Amino acid sequence: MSTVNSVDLHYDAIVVGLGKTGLSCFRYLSNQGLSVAITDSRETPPELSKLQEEFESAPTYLGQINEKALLASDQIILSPGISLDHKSIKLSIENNIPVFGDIELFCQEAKAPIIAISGSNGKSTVTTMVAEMTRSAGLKTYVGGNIGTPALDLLDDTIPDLYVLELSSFQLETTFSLNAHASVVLNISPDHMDRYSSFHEYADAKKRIYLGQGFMVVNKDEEYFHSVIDDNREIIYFTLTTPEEGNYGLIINDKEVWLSHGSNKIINKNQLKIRGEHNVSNALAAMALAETVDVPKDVMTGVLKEFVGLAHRCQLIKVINDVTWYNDSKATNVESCIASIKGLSELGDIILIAGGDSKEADLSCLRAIIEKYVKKVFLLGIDASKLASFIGPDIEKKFVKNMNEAVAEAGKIASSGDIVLLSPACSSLDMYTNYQQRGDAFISAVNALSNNV
Ligand code: UMA
Ligand code: ADP
Repeated sequence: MSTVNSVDLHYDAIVVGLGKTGLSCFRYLSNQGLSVAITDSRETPPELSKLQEEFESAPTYLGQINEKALLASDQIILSPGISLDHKSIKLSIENNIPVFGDIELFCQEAKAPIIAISGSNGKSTVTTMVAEMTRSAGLKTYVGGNIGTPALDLLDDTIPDLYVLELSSFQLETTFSLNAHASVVLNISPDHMDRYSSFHEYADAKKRIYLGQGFMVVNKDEEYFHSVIDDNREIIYFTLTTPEEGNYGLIINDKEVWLSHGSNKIINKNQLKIRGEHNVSNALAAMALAETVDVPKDVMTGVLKEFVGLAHRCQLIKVINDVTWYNDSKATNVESCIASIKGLSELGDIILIAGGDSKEADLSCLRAIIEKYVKKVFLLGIDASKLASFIGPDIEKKFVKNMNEAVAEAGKIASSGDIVLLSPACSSLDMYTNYQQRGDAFISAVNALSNNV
């Protein structure tokens, strides 16, 4: 269905997808005086009413992606939620229509240095840590990208000192002009396997963050990324082992673990408020990135001592009768779930609530960690049975219909000292609008439980 009966389908640019990114791209291009249309496969995409409020007569093609308009237009601006392998996009590329994403438009326009952060997990955490460090050091810092605010919305009349961008593999696929001041891929593990034909294809998209000539911040423990290293560029490594001079890592002194820069101890691991080895790695990466814009070490440590983590990431919700409830709804892949189970296992036995849309992931890696640290699993969502098939026979498991039931059942069996952890290892989109809504459902159910005890 099309809301416009246009005979002339030629536009200077056509935006594909009317979510947050699509609306932001439409606004940006229209404000530049271009003729712009927008198309979405859904009849009522999420930002339709906002678009109509702002641009009464925006040419809008809904219900399916309008292939004819794509082929008739000068350029296509693709939202990250739509794959370059979509048949109409493929056909357009074959017909030499250029396809860009919002980050490409942003890179062409941005007038301040960019710190660019990608990785399978920890992106939002590190993005926030870096921004807090640079702001504390007095740099006017704008934050956006995959973390939530579309990058083009950061371009206004004020030019900041720095942009800190979280970039997904989807966004990087359609970005060509990135030349960040400093870039990092924090780590890599399989994710979005419903979108990529192989792990290598996914990892190759992430590698694009290192386009350009800026500082390369590299996780030394991830062999996969050793192949990207360009000796002509400035490289800073971070590692969970002992660092070489000029790099970030861990030094053990009298059984105390110190986050260190070369041989200089910077902050004791016990001074971090966030838990788990994965967060130590995140803190090291954040320091390496902040160093590239000359943030002093005492400013970095000041931020790290106060940083309590973001909502929906191993977030402590409540202690009820000596049972501690954690919301890790943002754990949308296997590796992030493993990281949070490991991180919390030192505090008590874990009762896990997991499941959702696995995005065609191999869930078998969860088996060992669950056997080691988890005493019971409550399973929900579209891939609950698939997940159950990877949990060994010695672990009790139960299917539940919804979050209220999961929380109520977990509350019944939890005993003093236990941890109840929502860490789904799956995306939320089969049951919720996003991971925040899933986390909020967990929090309300826990609050309801505490009101009844
Ligand atoms: N969609 C359709 N038909 C269309 C267009 C989109 O069905 O014609 C669907 C997509 O398949 C997808 C959903 O709509 O499921 C949203 O896609 P979108 O590209 O419109 O998304 P935006 O609202 O623009 O949000 C995007 C990022 N979402 C995705 O990449 C899926 C947001 O990251 C990001 O915050 C925002 O741009 C601003 O930059 C979210 C995300 O889930 C948090 N990211 C993935 C992740 O972190 O794993 C990559
Ligand atoms: P992203 O933005 O990449 O999704 P977040 O910082 O939002 O990452 O964290 C999402 C989840 O991933 C957290 O709840 C935590 O369980 C896990 N996580 C965070 N950092 C790491 C890391 N460095 N390695 C593995 N898992 C991590």
